[in-house]
Amino acid sequence: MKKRIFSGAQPTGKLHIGNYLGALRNWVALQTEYESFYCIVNLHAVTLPQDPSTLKRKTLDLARIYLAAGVDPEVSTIFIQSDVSEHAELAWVLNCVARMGELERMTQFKDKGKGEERASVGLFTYPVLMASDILLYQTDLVPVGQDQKQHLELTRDLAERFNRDFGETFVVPDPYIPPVGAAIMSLKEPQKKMSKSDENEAASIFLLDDPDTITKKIKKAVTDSGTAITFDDSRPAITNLLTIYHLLSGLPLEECEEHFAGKGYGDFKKELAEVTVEFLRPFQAKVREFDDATLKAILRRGAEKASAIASETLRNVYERMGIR
Ligand code: AQP
Repeated sequence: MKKRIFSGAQPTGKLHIGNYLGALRNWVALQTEYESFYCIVNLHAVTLPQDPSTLKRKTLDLARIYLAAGVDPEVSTIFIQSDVSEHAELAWVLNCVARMGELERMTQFKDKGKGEERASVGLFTYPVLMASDILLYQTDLVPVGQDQKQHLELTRDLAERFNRDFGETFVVPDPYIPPVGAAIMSLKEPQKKMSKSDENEAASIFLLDDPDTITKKIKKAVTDSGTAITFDDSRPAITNLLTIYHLLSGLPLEECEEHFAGKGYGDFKKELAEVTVEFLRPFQAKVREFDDATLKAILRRGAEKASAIASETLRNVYERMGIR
């Protein structure tokens, strides 16, 4: 029997190349080797305020992006989180297993909640809902970017605690964090990750940016002092741009430095912009191919398949806890 993958993205903001290189690309690469579940996590999205009609539209748009990126609905299960009510139900159970102290240590909550009294309780328990998503499918592997590593560790802890207290119930999942591309950084502040919620649009290359915008953003991306175009941790801006070049061009890592030896930042950025535009061109054409009716049918089918597994896991959890 194939091992299982679960992963997801939030239908918020605009997806950027960090989302693609850190997550989506690996979903596609792994989908045939594993039985794969790719979710649109709209319940996570509402941990921060969302406009209802925009959220609805972005939910379908995200399905479009999954498909255009190469997630194959004949191979993988694609579905919307809120269509499978077990996600919220298991999250409640896991909220009773998780400890305040361990959630208080989550850096994403500290970053997004900014210590404000007004931060939602949902934002605080976001990682528990994520654990529920993953554990419902008895997932073996979770392909995510570096920013989700801490949440994955919590998921493992919750699974192990539940298994210890109530008997073997959940598979304890492993993260799959790609060796290169797990943390694509902001074009403006290379010590910060590229992020949908960054107020400065110039900091991210969005998957649906037009060629002109991409070229301008790359041209204006910050660089480091010096002139060398090499991978070097002490020069995070150039290392980030070179990583993007490596992943989008497909040129082997060790050949990238050689390729730009003796060239200036201007030439490098011009080539990076060309590679990015050409990489995104067929992707953007594909995004436009899928009509709403086709998407809805795929998502309905996905939800049915996901529900069958999720309901079995939840029934087992309830039985073990004496709830039913
Ligand atoms: N900069 C990044 N580099 C590599 N991978 C990244 N991911 C996010 N940012 C980067 C990965 O993309 C997947 C989907 O992300 P999400 O929709 O759950 O959003 P997020 O992790 O909260 O990060 P975003 O997209 O930047 O949104 P905001 O600004 O709201 O935080 C995940 O696997 C994530 O690791």
